[in-house]
Amino acid sequence: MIDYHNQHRDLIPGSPAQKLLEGLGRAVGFHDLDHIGAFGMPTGAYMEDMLAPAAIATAATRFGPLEKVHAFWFAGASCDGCSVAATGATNPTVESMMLGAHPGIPRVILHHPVINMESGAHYMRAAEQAMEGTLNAPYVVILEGSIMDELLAFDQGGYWSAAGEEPWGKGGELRPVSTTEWVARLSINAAAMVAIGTCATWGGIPSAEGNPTGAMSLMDFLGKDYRSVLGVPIVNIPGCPPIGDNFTETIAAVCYFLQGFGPLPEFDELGRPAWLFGETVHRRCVRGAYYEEGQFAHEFGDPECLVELGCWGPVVNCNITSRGAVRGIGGCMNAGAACIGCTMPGFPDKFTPFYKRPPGSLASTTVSRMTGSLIRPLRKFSNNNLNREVRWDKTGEVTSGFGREKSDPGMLAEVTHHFYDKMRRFNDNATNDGAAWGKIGDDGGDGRHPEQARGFKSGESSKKAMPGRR
Ligand code: FSX
Repeated sequence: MIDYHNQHRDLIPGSPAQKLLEGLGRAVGFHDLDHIGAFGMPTGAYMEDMLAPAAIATAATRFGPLEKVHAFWFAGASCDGCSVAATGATNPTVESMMLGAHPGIPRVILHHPVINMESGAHYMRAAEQAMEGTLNAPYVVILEGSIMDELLAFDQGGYWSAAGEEPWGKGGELRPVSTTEWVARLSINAAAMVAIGTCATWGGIPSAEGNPTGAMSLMDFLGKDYRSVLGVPIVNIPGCPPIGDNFTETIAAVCYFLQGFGPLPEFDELGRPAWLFGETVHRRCVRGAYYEEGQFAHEFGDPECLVELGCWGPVVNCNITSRGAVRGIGGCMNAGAACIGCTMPGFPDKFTPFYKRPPGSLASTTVSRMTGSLIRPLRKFSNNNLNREVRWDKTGEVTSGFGREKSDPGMLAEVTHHFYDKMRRFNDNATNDGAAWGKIGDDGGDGRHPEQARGFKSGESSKKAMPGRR
């Protein structure tokens, strides 16, 4: 029998993870699969072996030493929304990564309680091998849901959230092994630890005020100084639920790194992919221009900026407005909902009550109302002009059959646009003073066609010889 008890020595001293394994005691031995036989194997094969004939990654396509990387997915306190989001990812998809379809990325051997075919002890086999150091490839651990204080439940003879059973009971009897315990034990030799969703990244809803389960984030659980065997701190992909593509794209980037095919992707100081969470919701919001023009929704369903209905977008780091929910479609503000800050470490407590205007927005909305009341009519004025053909300006008639009421731009508009255009084109060398950048006068002063004046034969374009605008 192998004793895995000493593994907790490698955890960060004083961290909740280390305390948990101290409290749980010894982990000795695993299942005897010969004794269990084919029970839990409806297809008679492990999913890794089932998919192998269809997998595309080969030595010729993977461009690196790794043929595969195992990914252990565990669920703590969660709604499984992260699983739904990840399996809905489109760029790349989970299934394409499982088949090794991306050049440079090793095949991802996913161990997910919903996706895998095998169950029971056979499902846990790879996790056991990872623990005993006999797995055939490096592994990463992915956690959805928050870490709960399993010592609270253990003392009562129960558990909050578990995956499988192992013979780690006091007399070697089987006992359920909590997600929290698996995460602690597997973190020791993981190539990377990835938290998906706000519950796993920051504690999320399960850790909200009251918090009877002692829920916390993965980084709070493993401790500030935790590093994977490759020296990588915990990677955090927040969102409740997260955007599926944010997750698969980050996993793909980490896989490139593991393969030696790319650098370690850039993460911010909280372990978020910097290229995904560097901007606020508001900066890329489809309603952002309404804010700028001082126009705000009064009720849901209105098209304007949602700040006065309680939207936190201006101060929340998230890319939902530019990326959408699935395949660029949907996502909170795009679909009419206000941002409630679900990607943020302070969520949910610092954002409640939801759908109530934050008092801090009063100053900024008042200013944008004032500037907007000036800018909006001016833009409308220009917009009206730009919605007219030059021909219509000359004829005074718009040939639309849709009953446009005002054909004539009116004297004031005509004069204003005339002077505005003069001002706009002032100092425009391309039309006013070609000599300033090497052109001679438009007609050479003798009435010839401008191109003839420049020495071009008929039919030969000056654009061939002269860069820039004319
Ligand atoms: Fe949490 Fe995941 Fe929120 Fe749910 O499972 S991030 S409750 S939408 O999705 O963990």
